[in-house]
Amino acid sequence: MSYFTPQGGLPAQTELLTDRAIVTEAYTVIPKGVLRDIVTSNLPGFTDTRAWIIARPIAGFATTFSQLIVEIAPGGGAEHPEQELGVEGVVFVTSGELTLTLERESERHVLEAGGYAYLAAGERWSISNEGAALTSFHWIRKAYEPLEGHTATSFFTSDAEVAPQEMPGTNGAWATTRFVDPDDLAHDMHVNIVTFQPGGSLPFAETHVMEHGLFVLEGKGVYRLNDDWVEVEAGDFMWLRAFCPQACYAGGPGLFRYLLYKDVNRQVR
Ligand code: UGY
Ligand code: MN
Repeated sequence: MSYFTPQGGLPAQTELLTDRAIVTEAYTVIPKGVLRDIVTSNLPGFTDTRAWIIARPIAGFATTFSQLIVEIAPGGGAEHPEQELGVEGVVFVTSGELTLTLERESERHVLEAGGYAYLAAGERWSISNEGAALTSFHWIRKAYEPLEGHTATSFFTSDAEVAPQEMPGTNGAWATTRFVDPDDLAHDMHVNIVTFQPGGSLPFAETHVMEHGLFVLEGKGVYRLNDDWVEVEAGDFMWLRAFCPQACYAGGPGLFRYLLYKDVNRQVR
């Protein structure tokens, strides 16, 4: 599997400004071309690290999550990356090697490209790059909504360890890699990987209360977002507000894959 990782830098002065960024009331598209040096943030508590913050709760948009692409140089990291006790997170590594340690355990978890960690709210964990190259990963954060009688626990897995499940009636053209059991009410967010074979489609305009963050890991496709059809490719990020109609076709010649955030399993207040 390959996973798009931003390379930073700046476009040459001779290049045309051909970017495809879109911001509407129903959705935002942040194309890979804007993942440049000049739009990075430093993160408090981290060393030798920079981040692209591609989604965060914004007043009026009522968003439920934040999503960061984080890049850590060798030797860098953070003792307490998550400073908010009530916030859960998912880490998905796209390149390099990332070491993650839970404070209550001695075991160190070394994640490589495709590695996945769920960090429960209240868990104390640290992160470091002990490899020789830059490491890059997505960090998706949500204020956890507890549910009596259910406990979400931290876990580590990877894309390679979880078999994609075919969507019913699609003959495998559309499949979802589910990292948590959809019936497990302890979880109030899903971060899954959706895979389309060339020509596969999401064949109706889904409209649902859940928000999405949708980062294209591999391939290309055309996505229906509200009233628009938008071409997207590896490295592009789509941020869909609640009820934004959505459908897609995978363009080929290879797989079209994306990391999908979705808030689930709670009544809306
Ligand atoms: O589960 C979902 O909401 C998913 N089918 N949506 C999407 O891929 N845009
Ligand atoms: Mn959806």
